[in-house]
Amino acid sequence: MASSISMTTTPFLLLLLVPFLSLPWHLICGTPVPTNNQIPKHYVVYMGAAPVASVNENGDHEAHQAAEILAASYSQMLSSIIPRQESDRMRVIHNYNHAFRGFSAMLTEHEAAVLSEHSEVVSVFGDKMLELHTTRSWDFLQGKLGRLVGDRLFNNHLSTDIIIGIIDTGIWPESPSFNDEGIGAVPSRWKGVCMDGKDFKKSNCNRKLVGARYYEASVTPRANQSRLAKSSGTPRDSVGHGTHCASIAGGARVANATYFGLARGTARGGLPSTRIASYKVCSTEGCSGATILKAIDDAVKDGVDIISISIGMNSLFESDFLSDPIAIGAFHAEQKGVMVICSAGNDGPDPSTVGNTAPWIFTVAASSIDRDLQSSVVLGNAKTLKGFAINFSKLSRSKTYPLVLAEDAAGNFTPVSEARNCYPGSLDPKKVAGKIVVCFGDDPSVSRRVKKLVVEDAKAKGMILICEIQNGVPFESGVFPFTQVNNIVGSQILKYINSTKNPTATILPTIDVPRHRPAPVVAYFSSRGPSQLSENILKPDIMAPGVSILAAMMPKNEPGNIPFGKKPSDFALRSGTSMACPHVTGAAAFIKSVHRGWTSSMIRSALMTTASTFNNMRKPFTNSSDHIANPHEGGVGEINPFKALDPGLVFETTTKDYLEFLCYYGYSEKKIKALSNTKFNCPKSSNEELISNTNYPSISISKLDPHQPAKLIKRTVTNIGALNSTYTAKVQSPPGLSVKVIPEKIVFTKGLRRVPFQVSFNAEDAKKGYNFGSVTLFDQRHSVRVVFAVNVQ
Ligand SMILES: *[C@@H]1O[C@H](CO)[C@@H](O)[C@H](O)[C@H]1NC(C)=O
Ligand SMILES: *[C@@H]1O[C@H](CO)[C@@H](O)[C@H](O)[C@H]1NC(C)=O
Ligand SMILES: *[C@@H]1O[C@H](CO)[C@@H](O)[C@H](O)[C@H]1NC(C)=O
Ligand SMILES: *[C@@H]1O[C@H](CO)[C@@H](O)[C@H](O)[C@H]1NC(C)=O
Ligand SMILES: *[C@@H]1O[C@H](CO)[C@@H](O)[C@H](O)[C@H]1NC(C)=O
Ligand SMILES: CC(=O)N[C@H]1CO[C@H](CO)[C@@H](O)[C@@H]1O
Repeated sequence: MASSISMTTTPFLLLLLVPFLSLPWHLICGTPVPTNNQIPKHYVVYMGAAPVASVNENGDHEAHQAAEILAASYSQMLSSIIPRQESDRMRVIHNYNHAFRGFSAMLTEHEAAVLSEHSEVVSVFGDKMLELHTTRSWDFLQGKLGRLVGDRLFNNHLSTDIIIGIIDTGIWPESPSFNDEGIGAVPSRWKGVCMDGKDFKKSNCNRKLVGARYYEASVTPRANQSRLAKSSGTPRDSVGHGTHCASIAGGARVANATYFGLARGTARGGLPSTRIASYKVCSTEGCSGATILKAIDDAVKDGVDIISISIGMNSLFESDFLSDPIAIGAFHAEQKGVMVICSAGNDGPDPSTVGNTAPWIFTVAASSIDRDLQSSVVLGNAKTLKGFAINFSKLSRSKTYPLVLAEDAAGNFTPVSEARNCYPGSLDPKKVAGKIVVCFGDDPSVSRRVKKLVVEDAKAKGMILICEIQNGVPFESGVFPFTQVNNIVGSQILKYINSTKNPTATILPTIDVPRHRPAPVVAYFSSRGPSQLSENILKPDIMAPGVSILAAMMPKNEPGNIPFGKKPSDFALRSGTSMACPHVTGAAAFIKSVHRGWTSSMIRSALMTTASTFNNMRKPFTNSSDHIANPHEGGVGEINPFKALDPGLVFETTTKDYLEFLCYYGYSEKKIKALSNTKFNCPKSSNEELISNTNYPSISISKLDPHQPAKLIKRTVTNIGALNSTYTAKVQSPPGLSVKVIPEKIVFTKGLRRVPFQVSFNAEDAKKGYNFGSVTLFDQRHSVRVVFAVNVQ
């Protein structure tokens, strides 16, 4: 099902190349046939900030009227460019009226180009299909939720009314995670709706699940995009991703949650008393960007406090901020005081794969937790070796099976290298039937899921995969006996096979091993920095649990995935930055419930400067190949929500910062004025390097010349701790990179809340390439850690 979620490229880059008076039709056999770029496609026409709504007792009525006027003006724009005989296309598909202005419609490339020249239009871009960030191939899984925050604090905050908007695949309302027992009345400021659907009733919402929307139209991701897909007709989740994410962010506590005996414990969200509003923008076909924009617009209007989006563009198709629906929507949500938290993507461990990198988005990487799902191999010589997987096999310790190397079981005319990796069609069923097959994972292009199917189809009894890729991310093989081992264990298996004429083995049932060390580890799949769009903002921002996370799932009756004699589970184990993102959403809701007045950037700063950089062995946390992880892998570290309640100082990132960022990035002042609806002017000198001065809780410098004098980076800290405090700076930097904080002491006296300071970087003797370190500001009680990444060239 997930494999059908695909990406389509968009023609927005071609817009400027379309000749203004291109001939619209080719005549073939007398019938007009549209040329490729004349096939209407779904486009978003983005028109910047919404007019400031007047607030009075008739507020709602006036807002409604204003929306109607806007909608009429969109239709007028459409009818001015679409030929009269194609009146069916004059229909606006999505109207954006609340957080920002614009619409989406079926346009030809030419019409899109014409509209993009319109004085009120900021950008026009083709709708894109975005991906869910569960996994590359839904091929991961496991875990235990809720090591976020201790129980006592939860119980003290049972009546908070933070509302989280989950923009995803919908919701399964019957899940015990969305039970509203013990939760107070729905906050009166909530203006959202619970939509009826073909299999969903208004009464499916309650005091926990306060809203559920779905959207009429999405565009088919495949073929020629000339058609709108049928609406799913319901807010109900048919994929499971949205249900899982919602329960991680704000699920009620469910005692004794488990996935068929694994990861047993109390499942709950970051703050079980938060409210959830679900916005279904994805179907099994993908997640339309135009629909995501509509959902953000609605969520802001409905009154959510935080928006959680575990969706993004494939890193190969990253587009600039003003053609990226999530970046645009998040910008305006931020302007309206709504925090937006997004997953970084699952395109790791390659560098420059991180997505959702706008500086107004909180970008989350994934880490492992301290739970290991072990599925061991017992060899014929009685040696037991550790592997990891989730299997519901029926094999036992007492009975063993012949063990065969896949490369020794190649079919006729099949290259050994293909058989070794268990490629489709490479194995000879006669040579593997009834045996346990040893496959290699030299090539990540063939997933574990495919290899397992190949081996299973050939009637093998089980499969051992020797592979470093996805190390520590257990694959869920259902009832088929499967385990994965690393190269060291793999070589022991190979040695054993070599040592005997009739090698045998069995694969033991999966057990979960708590207090696994080390943890956290940056997940193999987590997308890595630096950002492709702007290396002068450090991304990803932060790391949270995203490997084998136990959370709610609709009970799915999938043959082959359910242990013999068991009913489908209400919970499932999933991996991905998709699962990490709602952990941060839950943490942010927790902080907001204690500090109602904090802005999004204050909450982000608090979580970032207090993040933990050590694992449970009291060592700096690592990546999955045991190297100390750098900030391009795990951001500033693992969230620590308790510490974030009292950060001492915060870095406030203001609208002015974001608008200057857009100037420095290279957008025209005209566009920036339109999107912000202000008289803002870009600074006289604008260049990309100035982005490093954005008042962000981390520092990134894309180019530091060792032959130049020290580079000065500006920051301003806001004191939210004790009135009279003095902070001193401590620097941790690699040898050869000289880093100084100016002034050395940052003093807050009465009346002074914000103090500017500078950090100087001198790379005279530094090694080339990225250097990482941190500046920490201390007073008696707080330590405020600012991570830096500096590229010496
Ligand atoms: C586009 O899709 C429609 C509907 O599926 C189909 O009828 C049409 O032939 C397609 N056009 C092209 C150029 O593929
Ligand atoms: C949890 O489930 C197990 C097995 O079904 C049962 O033995 C145990 O009593 C349950 N514990 C609680 C607290 O419900
Ligand atoms: C297995 O034995 C063969 C020949 O005896 C040798 O070439 C090969 O390196 C051995 N493999 C391992 C993993 O020991
Ligand atoms: C872990 O970090 C090391 C050193 O930076 C790097 O060589 C290696 O490729 C990284 N491994 C993964 C899985 O990211
Ligand atoms: C802070 O310092 C000022 C003098 O600089 C003093 O008047 C004031 O009482 C102090 N406030 C606190 C809370 O210590
Ligand atoms: C997690 C899990 O259920 N694992 C199963 C693997 O297979 C054995 C049978 O050998 C079952 O007992 C385990 O429950």
